[in-house]
Amino acid sequence: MKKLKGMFAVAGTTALALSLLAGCGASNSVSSTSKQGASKDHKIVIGFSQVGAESGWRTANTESIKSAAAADSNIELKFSDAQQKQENQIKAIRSFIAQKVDVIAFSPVVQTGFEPVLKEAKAAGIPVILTDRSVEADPSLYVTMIGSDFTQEGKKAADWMLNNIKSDGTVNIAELEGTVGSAPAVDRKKGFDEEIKDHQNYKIIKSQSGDFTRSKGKEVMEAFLKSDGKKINVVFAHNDDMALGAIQAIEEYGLNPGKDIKVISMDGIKDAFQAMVDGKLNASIECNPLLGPALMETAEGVLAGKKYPKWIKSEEGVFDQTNAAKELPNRKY
Ligand code: GZL
Repeated sequence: MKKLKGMFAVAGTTALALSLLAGCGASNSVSSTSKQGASKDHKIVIGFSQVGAESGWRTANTESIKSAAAADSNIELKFSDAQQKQENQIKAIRSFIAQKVDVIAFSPVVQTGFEPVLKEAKAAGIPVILTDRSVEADPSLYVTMIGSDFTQEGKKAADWMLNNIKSDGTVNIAELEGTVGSAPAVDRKKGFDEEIKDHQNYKIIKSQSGDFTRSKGKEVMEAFLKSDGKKINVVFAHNDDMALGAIQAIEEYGLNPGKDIKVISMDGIKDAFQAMVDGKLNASIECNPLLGPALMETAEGVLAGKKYPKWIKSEEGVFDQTNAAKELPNRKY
């Protein structure tokens, strides 16, 4: 049995050191009817419900989970793609319960509406692990959440802007928000807004969801440019895919992205690094998707009766045009 400590995965130079957060809420032991651990004739069966395939980050996250399961002979993975629909996630979780899987894991597409099905999983004695995104639900209904601090990511984006885009006049910001109601969209916005509130000359003049996709990000940015193209100084995108769509829209509008309009985004996918090298993207706040190894180790630990804090947090970096070229060859996603 592998030990749950130390590094779980390394992405480029940014170690995904899933440091167990001390003292973050009561640990949550596995329910009284603990599921069976792995043995020579019983693999651990994990049912995983994925948000969808909306972005480069999500593709990398799915790949990490599937390859980590494939590399672990103790584990059988049942994988479901919800195509960004909550009802599909709820259906998948109910199916996993009916199949009596040993562990259920999922990345909740939105924060609310999962409590009833989580209660069904608990009643069935199946432990639940959240990856990537959190839910608004009784914390006793899940063991832990393995993922990033989105509020911190929003703060990092604002800090980069405040330190690198200075003006005596007003700095007008157009914001491309993630999926409405999702933890990353809610918390990245919260962190960014909180950080700029004492800087009156930085103003968000447009804010709309691009649903984390490249196509929708381009579409929303086209509308922003049509109404306020001459006023926008900065684009703050909640993920790289929407930023890359916005960059295309800015070029088609006849301006130079990264120069005439600065662009700040999040995730740190390879295409974003290339855009920074090309001078079209100014910064990307890393949000590491390589959660597969940590999920597999946590699932095995849960079934072995280990206790966990409510949040196993990823550690991540900030990248811009000063370090993108050096880091690009190291990127694993
Ligand atoms: C963040 C993740 C977000 C990414 C997007 O952990 O939930 O969802 O930022 C993805 O690229 O669509």
